[in-house]
Amino acid sequence: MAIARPMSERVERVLRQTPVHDIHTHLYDPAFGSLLLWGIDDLLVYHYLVSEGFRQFDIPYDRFWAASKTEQADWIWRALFLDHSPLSEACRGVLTVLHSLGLSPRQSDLGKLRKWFAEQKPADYVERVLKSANVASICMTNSPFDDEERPLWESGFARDPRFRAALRIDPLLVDWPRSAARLRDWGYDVTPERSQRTVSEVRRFLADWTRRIQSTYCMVSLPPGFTYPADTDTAWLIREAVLPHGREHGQPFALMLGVKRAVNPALKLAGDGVGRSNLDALQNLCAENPDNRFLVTVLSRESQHETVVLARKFRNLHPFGCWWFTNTPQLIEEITTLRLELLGTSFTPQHSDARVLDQLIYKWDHTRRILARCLTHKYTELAASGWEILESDIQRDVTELLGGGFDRFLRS
Ligand code: HDL
Ligand code: ZN
Repeated sequence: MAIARPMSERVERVLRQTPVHDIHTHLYDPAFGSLLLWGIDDLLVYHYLVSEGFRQFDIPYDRFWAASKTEQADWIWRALFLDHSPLSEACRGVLTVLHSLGLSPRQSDLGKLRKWFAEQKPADYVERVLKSANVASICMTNSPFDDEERPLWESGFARDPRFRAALRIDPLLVDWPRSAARLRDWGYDVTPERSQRTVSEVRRFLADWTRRIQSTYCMVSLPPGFTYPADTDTAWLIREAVLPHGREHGQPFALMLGVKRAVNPALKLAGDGVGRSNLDALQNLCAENPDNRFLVTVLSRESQHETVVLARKFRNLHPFGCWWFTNTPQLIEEITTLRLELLGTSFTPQHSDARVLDQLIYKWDHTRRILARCLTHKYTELAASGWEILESDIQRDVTELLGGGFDRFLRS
């Protein structure tokens, strides 16, 4: 008589063995060269750790930003790992990465770690990280408004199919007058005024870039004050250009709601904050546009329940990820359980938002562990209600949660 393995072991094994499709990152195809960040110094100067570091050291902002990456990393390592226990999720993440690579940080000073990373061949290291994290594909964040990235797309390059593209259009929607000038420079006959000519040229811009990068979806992050409908350039461009583009090109529109940009500008990329979004805007978008598909991730913990209830009302709304300040074990568990209990498996629990390649290792190790706890809990409850959980059930559900559901939503 075979002894039944504990549910937790069954779930952990399937989660560990099932590759994940990471649907939002800031990583780049290796063809982008130095834009793809990796290694101990990039791990340590990750903006999450920069903001945590400034809470411990009294280095003037300007002095920090004038320093080399190595010096910045030294300060962060000293402040957050040696002088204090690395208890935060971002600190723990660095240690998870080093541990999985067989590097013992306590015994290794940064010099030894830097030497090890310097010995890694970039192409081999990409394979090692993707294999270690069991990541099958990642979606990049690709902005035509990024002066470093744009020329590479315009000149063209041999793509790694595992690095999928996503068209990021924040400047177009949140800074239209300045973006109108840039579109004109790029040969699009637009003016800041709201006209049909401008609408058709903005749609040509979106179509050109969708084709150029073979975009998976179109995405924007919006501040807490975003409202829809509204007499704003943002609402006008969404209604007149982005949504018709989505219907014409089969492009879901990903909304990332609730970011307050530059709450502390002196922290640069680390200076953004969070605010509660008015989700009536999302409700109106979904209700008025049944032929558009919307992906959504919301930054404030307080908005999660309302977002999930909206997803119950609109099948064209697919919640995803525990974004940024909600990407902590406690909130991932809370939000994932909330979603499972109200949506079943019709959502995508996580994206890594990785900015540094090696982060994939920790972001997915930590998330898989929490997902295992959430699923084990729910399966155990089902078993207690007399529903036998088959291995094939667990595999089907995990495959859906780790990107299968997202891909189906893309094609729906
Ligand atoms: O707007 C976004 O895509 C955010 O993810 C920001 O890039 C943010 O800086 C970040 O990296 N969060 O994890
Ligand atoms: Zn992001």
